[in-house]
Amino acid sequence: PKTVYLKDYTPPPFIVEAIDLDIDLRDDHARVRSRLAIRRNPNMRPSTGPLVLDGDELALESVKLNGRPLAQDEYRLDAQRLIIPQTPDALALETVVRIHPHQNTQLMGLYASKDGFFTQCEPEGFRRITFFIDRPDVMARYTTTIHADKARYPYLLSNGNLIAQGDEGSGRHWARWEDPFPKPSYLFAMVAAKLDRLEDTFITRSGKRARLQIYVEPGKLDQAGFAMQALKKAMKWDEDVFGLELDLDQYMIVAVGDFNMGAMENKGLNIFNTKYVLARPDIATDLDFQHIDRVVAHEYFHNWTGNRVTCRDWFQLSLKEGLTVFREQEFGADMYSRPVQRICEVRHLRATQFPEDAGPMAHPVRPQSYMEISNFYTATVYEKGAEVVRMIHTLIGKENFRKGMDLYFRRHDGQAVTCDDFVQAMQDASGVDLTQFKRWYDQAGTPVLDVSDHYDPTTQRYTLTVKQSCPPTPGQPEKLPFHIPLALGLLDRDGQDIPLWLEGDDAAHPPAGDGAPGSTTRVLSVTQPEQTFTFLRVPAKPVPSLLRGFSAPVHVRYPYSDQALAHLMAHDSDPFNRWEAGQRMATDLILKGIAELKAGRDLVVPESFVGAMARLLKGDEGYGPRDPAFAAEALSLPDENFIAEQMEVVDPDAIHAVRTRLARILAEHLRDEFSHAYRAHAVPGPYSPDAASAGKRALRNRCLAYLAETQDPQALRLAFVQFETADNMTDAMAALSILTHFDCPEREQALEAFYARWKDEPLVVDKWLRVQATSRLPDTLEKVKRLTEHPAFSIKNPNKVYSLIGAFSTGNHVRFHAADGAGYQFLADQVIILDKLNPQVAARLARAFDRWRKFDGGRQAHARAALERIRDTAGLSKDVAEIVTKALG
Ligand code: BAL
Ligand code: ZN
Repeated sequence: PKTVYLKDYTPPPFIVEAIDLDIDLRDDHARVRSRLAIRRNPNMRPSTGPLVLDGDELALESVKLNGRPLAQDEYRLDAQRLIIPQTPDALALETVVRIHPHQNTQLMGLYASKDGFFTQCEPEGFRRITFFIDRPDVMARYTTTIHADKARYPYLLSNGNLIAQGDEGSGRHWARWEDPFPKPSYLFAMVAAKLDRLEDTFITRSGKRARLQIYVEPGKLDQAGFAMQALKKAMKWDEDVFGLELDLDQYMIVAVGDFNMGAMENKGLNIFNTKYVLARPDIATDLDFQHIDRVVAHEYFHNWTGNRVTCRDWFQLSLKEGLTVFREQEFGADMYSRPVQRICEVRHLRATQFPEDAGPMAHPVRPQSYMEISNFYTATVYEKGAEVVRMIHTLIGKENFRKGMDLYFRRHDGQAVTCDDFVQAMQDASGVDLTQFKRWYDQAGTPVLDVSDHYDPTTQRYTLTVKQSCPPTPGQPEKLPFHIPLALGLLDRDGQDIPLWLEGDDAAHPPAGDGAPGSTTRVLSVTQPEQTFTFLRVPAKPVPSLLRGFSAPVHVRYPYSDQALAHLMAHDSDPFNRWEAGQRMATDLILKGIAELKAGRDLVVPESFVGAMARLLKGDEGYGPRDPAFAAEALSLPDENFIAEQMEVVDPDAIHAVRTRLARILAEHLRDEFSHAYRAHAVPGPYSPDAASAGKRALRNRCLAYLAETQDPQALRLAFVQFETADNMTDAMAALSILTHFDCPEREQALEAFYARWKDEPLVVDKWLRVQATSRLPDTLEKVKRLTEHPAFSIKNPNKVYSLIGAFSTGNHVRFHAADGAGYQFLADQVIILDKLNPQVAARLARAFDRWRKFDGGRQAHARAALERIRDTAGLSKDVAEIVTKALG
């Protein structure tokens, strides 16, 4: 496949000012007529080049220029383009094409699903609907007319406002929509479907009444209420925090079960995966509710960060995604527990983005090249991109950040811009120089901070030496130093924070970000390869609490003793670092245990660790906040994937054995405490997904999971009783997923009962597939293979694929990486089958091979053979080709 480079960007030679689309939906095809008002880009004069329009799988029926049909020798057509060599500077171009939505298994462009027709255009789907200059810096005004059978597709929707509608005989009807805002083609959407509608209103802060509508599959209105509340919360929050108001009279969300991504922010007509809309206590877990809150907010926030100000080109994707994820994170922190949200975000970043940054697909937040842009909707662009925005927030401070956002919109509203434009607004609004900081956008890899310290009791000076480095990544062997905000505190021996006075502090000009002289958390700007920071008036050798709140997406190496970690776990005023200290302890313990195992010795768990866990469970003073949600996180052992990343050569069997052994030892030592906490955190009354109740359930279910680790039949019985009696999906699912790890009679009984009860709820069936795919039992792969034949599974449905094949290959470390290579062979088979149907989803699955070089020779050989087999498959998509060639490269 051809590589596209950022350095080759040039503005479009032509721009489209308006598009009038007419989409006629028929049983076996759709006919799309488009009238484009085009002119040469005035900024590109003199320009004489041809007019080139993108098109993919379009059957061209006719083309007219300024009303005159073009003869065949007046244009050229190839598989991806319509080229018109001779055009005036301003023209009207009319094309008519035929497309086949029912055969569109890629789910890009216009496609058919169970209840009707839906679209997905980001990043390059619009060219699968009509010929267009399909790039985000071409922004046009859209008028869209849809025709369809009235009984089968009663709702005809598109972006903007409904301006006309009517019947047209033979049981058909039509509707015309007009979007007042010029937009890039990736934000186009239309729906023609039979759906149920939930309606509400929101009065914006300037007093405008906005109509809110959520469309769902018929019969599912009782599952749409939570998403509507989420939307209203998000609207209010964006007004309060960023002063941003809805700019439309009508805002629609449509849920569809066949969808590649989570959701899509099309202007005024969001299209969502049902997973992020539908919820009811008996079918959705606490986490599902939380995800709905966040995804609804995310898509709503895009209306400003993405839609009003969009990306100049796809290399700038993080301009909208990193910023919108950051906004979504802040919304989550305000709606739920801020520390627990942060812990979950960092856990996710480390599980997905850190390995990506260390593997063959490593790329900067602003990639410099791609073969297939769909492959770059990554954890780096999204989650690391959000960390980059968060670092700006930390460095310039909250108030300056808000000023920066205001300036960004004042300068760029209605434009397609770059990440540099965003940083410039932040710099100009704050007066903080972000020149060096911008390297975060262009250098890949996770930086490492090696920290050492020295305390001099005679002068009471405490010196920290910070060395930064960044490993090489593909195409970037050497890195320049980053500008890293290192938030830290120092704890005295009682666990109290010490006021921080830095040598060189300038009281008259305190830093713009968090932490003025004398405060107990300071943000150090690490900008050099090696730098020292000296703290004054430190009465005794402190314990440093480094990278508070995870102030930068880096690895910190500091030789903590077990006592120091226990001290931080008990006393750190920064809850994130209290959690982090426990994770460090557990990780060290497991890594040591792996070495012991290889030497034939059993794991030794120090009393300090068991004691710390016991105090967490009891909510002892110092181990607070007495927040069950926090305790649940702190009691969770690091994931197997995470431990793997800490090893030179990954040994999945040893990781699994030692981690499981540690859980069992803890369970046996603390059986009474777990039992007690399980009983003490029962949540009375009717189910509510609020943060406090969800936190109690999380802790309780964590306790249940530990109790099951003892493999005491009574504990498994307890899980089964919870499964049978739960009045909500959170508790039922927690019990079921515990049972699936053990070869006990309750396991099959529960799985059967669950399927029998929920086989008609697709999102619940996804859960059923996922728990089986992530079971630690040795025959899991065989079960997964059988499930691919089960009526519950469909390879055409992305949610099913992610739940079964995706969950097995990314969420079942020990079974996917089996030494005999069977997991790799299975994944290769599935990628090859899926590539013919949906290359985007196939490519996402193939990413599970990314870390293959970290394993032993035997596993590497199996992985290489699997990757080569995919690579050598005839007719491979460029999506999958990019992933496997980079993995093998
Ligand atoms: N723009 C694609 C889906 C999302 O990030 O919101
Ligand atoms: Zn987004």
